[in-house]
Amino acid sequence: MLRHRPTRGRRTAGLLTTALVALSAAMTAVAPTHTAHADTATLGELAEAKGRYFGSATDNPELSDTQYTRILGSEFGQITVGNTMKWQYTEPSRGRFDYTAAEEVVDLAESNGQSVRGHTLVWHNQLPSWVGDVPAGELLGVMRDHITHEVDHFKGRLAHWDVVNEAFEEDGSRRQSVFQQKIGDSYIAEAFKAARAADPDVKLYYNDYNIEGIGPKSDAVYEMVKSFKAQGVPIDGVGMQAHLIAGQVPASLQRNIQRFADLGVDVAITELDIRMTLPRTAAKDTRQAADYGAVVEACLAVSRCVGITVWDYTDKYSWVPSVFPGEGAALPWDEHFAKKPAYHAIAAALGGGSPAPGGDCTATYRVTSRWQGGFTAEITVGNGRTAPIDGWTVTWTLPGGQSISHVWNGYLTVDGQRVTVRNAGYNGTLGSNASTTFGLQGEGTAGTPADVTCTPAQPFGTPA
Ligand code: 9MR
Repeated sequence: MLRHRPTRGRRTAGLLTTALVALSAAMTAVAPTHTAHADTATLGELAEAKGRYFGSATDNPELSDTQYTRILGSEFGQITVGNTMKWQYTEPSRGRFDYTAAEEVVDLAESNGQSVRGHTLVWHNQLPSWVGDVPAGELLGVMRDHITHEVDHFKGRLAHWDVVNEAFEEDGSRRQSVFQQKIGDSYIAEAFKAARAADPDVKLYYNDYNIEGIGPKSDAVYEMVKSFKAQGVPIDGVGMQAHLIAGQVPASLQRNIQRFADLGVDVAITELDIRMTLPRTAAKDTRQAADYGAVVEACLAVSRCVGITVWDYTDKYSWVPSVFPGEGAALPWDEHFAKKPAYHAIAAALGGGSPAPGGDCTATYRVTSRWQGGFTAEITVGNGRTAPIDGWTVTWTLPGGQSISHVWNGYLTVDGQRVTVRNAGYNGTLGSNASTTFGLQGEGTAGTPADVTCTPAQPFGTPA
């Protein structure tokens, strides 16, 4: 059973005991501040209200995880097929096409009413080895056949296609892929023409990483798009992947999006994640949250920036740690499906409730120990804005079967499954980028709640 009683900070146990009854009464009288839409609207809905989409990539192995698919199906308006539309899966041997795995993802997205980005038709990676053995004189035909077959197969079911992926080096030169070497510079334009011939309606994109800021690589893509537009090569958009590092969002992001838009193409943020050096800390979460907010704001500032896709949404299934050892925690949900400060920053940037006056409060829930029938958790409360916070309220919904037996460094009330913890007298004031923690002991199975939310509030004892 849940215990409907406030508990107390360890450090002030004796002092606070006598105040518990009065506290309980005061807390029911002071309603917590709500950030109206952020609590209720999904990222997909918030983006849609701005005329954009907010989506997630996904991959087939994850689809058996029901906790995962529940959020995937409800929070996002768009899905990118993370792996199984790549050549290795769809044409594993010459002329033998297999869309079984890709269709599993498309079917799921359709059943959830989500639009789908196809990813990707022509890429040097995840390319079956037989393609490398095709004689130079035949490769253009092989590439066209592959594009024609796959685009035709999914005709009418996809909103966007990443036609060519990652064709440039950092210095702006062409990557020496098998297509570049055997077909030459023209292969990209030929790929777009073949895709358009197969489906006149799907939006055709060039997609790459490290083209978010202005520099030699994005300059090269810019020149290519410009020449395509001049020559009538059918390109509709540029995908900026945005595999970013916390603290390093390019200052020129918005200007760069704008200059592509000014060429007459759409822009999408196609593979957003913002990694940090592990372990996570409240300060790094705060930095990352601000970065996510900045990316969303940059996109919203340009009318032709049509949407944003995160490269999966939970750290449980991020590609980052396996490729960048010691780095990770790059996504808006943690590995236990708890929303991170980044989530709230995205929601706020999409117009989902404004941060309350006095600051933007973040809460990160971490299970610190577990045993048969019980657990402890530590919740870090941070202030991500420049103005100080004068008191905070953290709320969440208790996962089924859990109850809370004790909270320290905060005041607990429980109403049904709804948990509210307010600051103690000594830890409510948080300066810019400061953080504090409170802890709890719980009964039941340790599981991280999915909706831990912090709102700045008046300090306890201040008239509402
Ligand atoms: O997320 C994908 C991962 O599962 C694959 O192992 C990897 C193979 O290179 O590709 C990942 O997705 C990439 C995407 O297709 C293109 N941009 C970079 C992405 C992350 O590597």
